[in-house]
Amino acid sequence: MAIFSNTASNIANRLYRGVRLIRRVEEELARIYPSDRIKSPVHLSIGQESVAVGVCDALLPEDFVSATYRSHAAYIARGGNLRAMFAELFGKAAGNAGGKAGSMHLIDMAHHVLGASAVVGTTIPVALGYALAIRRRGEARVVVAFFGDGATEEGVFHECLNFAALKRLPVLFVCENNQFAIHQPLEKRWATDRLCERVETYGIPAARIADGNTDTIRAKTQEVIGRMRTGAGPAFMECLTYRWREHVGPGEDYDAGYRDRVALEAWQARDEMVRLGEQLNEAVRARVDAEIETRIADAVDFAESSPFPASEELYTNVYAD
Ligand SMILES: Cc1ncc(C[n+]2csc(CCOP(=O)(O)OP(=O)(O)O)c2C)c(N)n1
Repeated sequence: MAIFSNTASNIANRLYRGVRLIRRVEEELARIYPSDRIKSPVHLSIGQESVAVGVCDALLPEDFVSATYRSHAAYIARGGNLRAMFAELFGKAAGNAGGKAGSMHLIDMAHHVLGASAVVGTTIPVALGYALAIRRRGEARVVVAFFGDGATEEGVFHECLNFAALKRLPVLFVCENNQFAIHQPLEKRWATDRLCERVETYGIPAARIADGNTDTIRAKTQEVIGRMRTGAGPAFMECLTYRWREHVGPGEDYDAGYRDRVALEAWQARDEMVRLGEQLNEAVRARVDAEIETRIADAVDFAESSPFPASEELYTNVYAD
């Protein structure tokens, strides 16, 4: 069931629902993780939800998204199947990839979520390939490629920018700039933080959204995608955000020495889940929260009660079947 429908009248309700669902799913994953029932590493997007929600809310059902190993937010914002996601993380046969791929490789083609990948930067050219196919077929769809600031340091990112600009492909590049590549902060990796200026030299319009505001991200996405559907070519958005938890795993890592809690607290003070929630009346918010808890409990139950894949499955889909 898709959680978003662009025809639903109340945008605030929809955006809150999206951010809240992602937050609560990931908090639940973090809670379950130490029990070892989750069989894959998890890269959580807690704190970063507004980017996926703001962008995906501006899409039509037929549009595509590709994500990275930090894939839960985009997957959920796109309405990806929650039962299949939990089953995949639990290593169960009913998972998106039969329980063999885990959190870093979520896919849901029914909701046009292209597969994610553990290898930094590699889902950008996959998105580009889809955009090329769309262009050749003369369709009005668009593709969104989500990636981190670290991925912009990969050669393939620059090759894709150039190719997309040259061929005027309908791809929206979205950098979720959480300011760290694992433990390395931006200021130790970039001499300037003018990423948008760098991208513009390829002939691609670029916008920076610095405050993580879901409405701003949604409005900007709508604007650039509207142009893209009529052949304007690619666009780039850099959305500043902050990862509240460790790079990989369910915990915090503020004792690791590469950052302190001051920046975290600044981002927490303008938590989008709280801000969006305050726009709803209390009864509506309580109903949304309750629905979300029911959906998560259902997905966890489904994953727990589902069987593991048969051992013969080890040999299937290893190459191509
Ligand atoms: C090609 C490649 N190089 C290195 C790695 C190791 N690695 C895993 S995550 C990561 C950091 C990526 O940071 P970023 O793109 O900013 O994404 P974030 O984790 O912050 O969401 C690195 C270097 C990898 N998986 N793939």
